[in-house]
Amino acid sequence: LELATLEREVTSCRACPRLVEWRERVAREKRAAYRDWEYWGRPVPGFGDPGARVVVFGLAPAAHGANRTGRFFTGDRSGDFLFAGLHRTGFSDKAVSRTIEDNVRLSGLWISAAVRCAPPQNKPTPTERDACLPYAAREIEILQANVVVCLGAFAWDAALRLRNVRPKPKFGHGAEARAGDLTLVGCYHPSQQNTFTGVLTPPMLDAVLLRARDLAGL
Ligand code: DU
Ligand code: SF4
Repeated sequence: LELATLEREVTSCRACPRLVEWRERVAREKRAAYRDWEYWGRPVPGFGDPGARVVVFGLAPAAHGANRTGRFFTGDRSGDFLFAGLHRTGFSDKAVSRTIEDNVRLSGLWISAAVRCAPPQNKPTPTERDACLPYAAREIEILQANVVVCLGAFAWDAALRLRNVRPKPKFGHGAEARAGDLTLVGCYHPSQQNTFTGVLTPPMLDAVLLRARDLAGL
């Protein structure tokens, strides 16, 4: 119920003028390959198992991924890479996530991001990050999550801000940090930039996901 309230608030948010303009423009102009799609073009809500203790925390919706489909890591290459790993490690019942109609079920896991609207160049400003973080704070509180897998340095930094951790522990793949009641686990972002170059491999992703499972006592 509280998650449903949060979802309603998130999906109607217009707090960041630059991102509202961008998410809606991308949804109007579309990418040629998706010209028959009705893009979501709105803030993307978190999703998954309401009983989750582990949160996978991304950066922001991809312009033609979550901003098109309405669900994080759904409909783009990053999502293909992530969901394959979630399936191998038992967090997802399906290995691909391409549309919200596929009824992917997560167990023990929730997926969200530091920023909920697609930003130009995948780069939210510090003001936009700070405007959106309270949604993550509430989400984590409602879920009573205690493990946050941070995909990339931006998500890591944002998660540290949730608990005002200073000095800031350094981000790295497999890095762990205490942030109050939360344990943060760093994971390189599954963007093509990392996965095509071998910076992030499937075994590296699985190791972090299994570590998160362990930390959560699953
Ligand atoms: O219809 P529902 O069971 O309330 O699920 C809504 C939504 O949450 C759907 O996208 C599946 C997802 N979900 C999940 O991934 N894992 C769960 O354990 C429960 C729901
Ligand atoms: Fe609202 Fe977050 Fe989107 Fe900004 S990024 S408009 S705070 S949902």
